Amino acid sequence: MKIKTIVEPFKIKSVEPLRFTTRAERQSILRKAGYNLFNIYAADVLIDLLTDSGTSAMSAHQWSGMIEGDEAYAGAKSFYHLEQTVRDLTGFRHIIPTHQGRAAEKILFNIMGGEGKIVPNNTHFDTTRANVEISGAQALDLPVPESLDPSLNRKFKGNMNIRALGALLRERGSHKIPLVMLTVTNNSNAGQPVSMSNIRRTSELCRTHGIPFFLDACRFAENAYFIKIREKGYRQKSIREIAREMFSYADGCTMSGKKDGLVNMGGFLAVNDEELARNARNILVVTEGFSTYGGLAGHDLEAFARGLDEVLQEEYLRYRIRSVSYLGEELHQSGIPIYHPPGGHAIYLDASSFLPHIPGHAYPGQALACEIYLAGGIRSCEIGSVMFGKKDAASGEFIPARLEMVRLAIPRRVYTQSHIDYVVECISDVFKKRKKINGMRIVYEPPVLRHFTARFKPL
Ligand code: P70
Repeated sequence: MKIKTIVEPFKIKSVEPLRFTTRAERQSILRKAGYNLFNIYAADVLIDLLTDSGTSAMSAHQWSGMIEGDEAYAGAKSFYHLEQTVRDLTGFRHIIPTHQGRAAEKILFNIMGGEGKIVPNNTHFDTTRANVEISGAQALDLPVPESLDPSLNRKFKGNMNIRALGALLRERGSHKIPLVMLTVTNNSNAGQPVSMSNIRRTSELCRTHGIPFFLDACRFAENAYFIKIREKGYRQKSIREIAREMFSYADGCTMSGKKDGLVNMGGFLAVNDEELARNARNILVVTEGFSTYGGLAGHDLEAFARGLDEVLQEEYLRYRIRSVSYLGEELHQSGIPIYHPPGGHAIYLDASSFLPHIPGHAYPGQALACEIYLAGGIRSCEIGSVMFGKKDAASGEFIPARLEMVRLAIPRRVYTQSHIDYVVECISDVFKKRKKINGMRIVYEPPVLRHFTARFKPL
């Protein structure tokens, strides 16, 4: 018998009540928040799909680790547990704990970035881009062309454009390009996976040109699972073996434990190079903390070490990837345009097709995200021109993002199938009334990462 029902590989021991609001209440909440969902009290949200970052439910084993965590300032047992876990997983020599992913990015680009340099990536996520740019370097995205078509069903739409990377490395060389990064899975490109052969080829190109190669490894386990089920030759391998092979091609990685670390806070920078590690630790002690805790408490280090082990369980990953694609399939069956195929951690609504009457400069994704909140208290996140749109420095002309999307990010082990069915019902209702939805304009924006604090008004 082939069972279709997705059985969560856990049961619930501790619950957190949700608060219901009325549409009228949500209308006033939105207005006060300047139509920015980051400005809303979490208590006013019923289903929170803003992010899968730091929102996981920890296991009983991780919670027991919170009690056992060693809070020593230097040399805590929990640090060595994390260090050994990361070494076993990645094979990298030096493990530098940080409070989250962007702290690892800040340290790395502080050392390796700088004026006149170019950092290529399959696609930078927002904080990675910001940290590259703050160092003075240029953050260059080199996604594969098929990633730009939301309707195309392909196995590895997160891949790096190898041809474009090869041309760039030949032209600019190691004196202009301090490192190449590959984000697995590719968050700005709808959470699409990167194939093992793409990782290997990116690595070979970098080696040929003597350029260090780094993974942005936030969602390495979800990526490894996709390799297992989609790439030839990996069916019989364990997730740990696949992950280990992915890391073996790189010289280091940045990691946000808030994703595949299954923790609410934590990150690290891992490198093989001795001198880079020494420089990183020198910055770490000034900005994050001593080298055996980074910005973390002992209990965070312990829960993180245990989370990195749990995330490799195949039945957990099967449930994870299946339950995300369930949401995608249900939406698709209701005629709602989504980015295909479903990503590892989220479903991305195709806001341009959902709201074809709203142009990029009127932020269709933002308008859609607000409407979904209004419909059912569901919080999502715009990943489109609010996050990645720009103004041309010379002409002031609006340059839209490559894709206008709304991300429904699924926290790990938090929601059940009925929560997801409710999301489908609400979004279907919004879809029926889509022609009445208007665009947005920005009334306030900060100089960097504007999506976090910008304010809007409906047009
Ligand atoms: C997300 C969060 C974080 C992230 C990432 C990749 C591929 C590095 C980081 C930084 C950020 C976010 C976005 C919108 C709403 C809330 C939060 N991604 N690389 O949800 O890691 O957050 O630990 O500093 O995706 O995708 P960190």
